[in-house]
Amino acid sequence: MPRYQTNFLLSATSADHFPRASVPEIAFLGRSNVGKSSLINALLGEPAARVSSTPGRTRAINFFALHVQSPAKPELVLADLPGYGYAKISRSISAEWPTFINPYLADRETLAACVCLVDMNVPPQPGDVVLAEYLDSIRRSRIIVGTKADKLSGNQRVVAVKKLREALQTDEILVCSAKDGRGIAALWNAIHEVAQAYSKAAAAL
Ligand SMILES: Nc1nc2c(ncn2[C@@H]2O[C@H](COP(=O)(O)OP(=O)(O)O)[C@@H](O)[C@H]2O)c(=O)[nH]1
Ligand SMILES: [Mg+2]
Repeated sequence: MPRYQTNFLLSATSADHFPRASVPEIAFLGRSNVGKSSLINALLGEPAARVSSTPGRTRAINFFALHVQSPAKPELVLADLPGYGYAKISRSISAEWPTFINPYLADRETLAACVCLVDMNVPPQPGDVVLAEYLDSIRRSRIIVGTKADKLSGNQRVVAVKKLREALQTDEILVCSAKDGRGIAALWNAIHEVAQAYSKAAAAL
């Protein structure tokens, strides 16, 4: 996997703040505290995204551009989306979903895939199922990632994967840990695969 340089682009709180759509974009979605920012940092090998000790603080979509040669020529954009389902703020966050997040997911031209994070240490939550089904209904590619695998024993991981497969109706769950690096290379492979497929499809238009 190429080692990218990371460039924080901007933090958007409404659709007119989004950066110009150019290169394939990968969105990271999941409940607050599921480990989105930690996973992005593990992928990048640097603390680009803020890891919060107070769950549910991110209200914006944070965009990161990745480049190999020059910041003017990014290869990929990563988007860290606000978390859903944290009790204290869930009402205000979910109020923002229809006007802000859903249009991003439905309309963003360069969105190549959504990485959906689910915590392997808790049973699959209704919000995770709703999101997975929503993405399916708007025909977005999904990469489902089970996070915090380091907290489970081998047996517990097998059981957790089985439950996630059933709840989310998919055979493909990538088991990852931002802490010990498990699954990070496999996730990069999956991201590159969808980004390439996206570029090919865009070139054919
Ligand atoms: N053990 C373990 N803890 C993690 C992992 N990823 C994130 N965390 C912890 O989970 C909490 C929330 O992480 P964060 O990345 O801010 O989640 P976000 O709200 O989804 O962006 C932090 O305390 C992290 O240190 C992981 O892979 N393993
Ligand atoms: Mg975060």
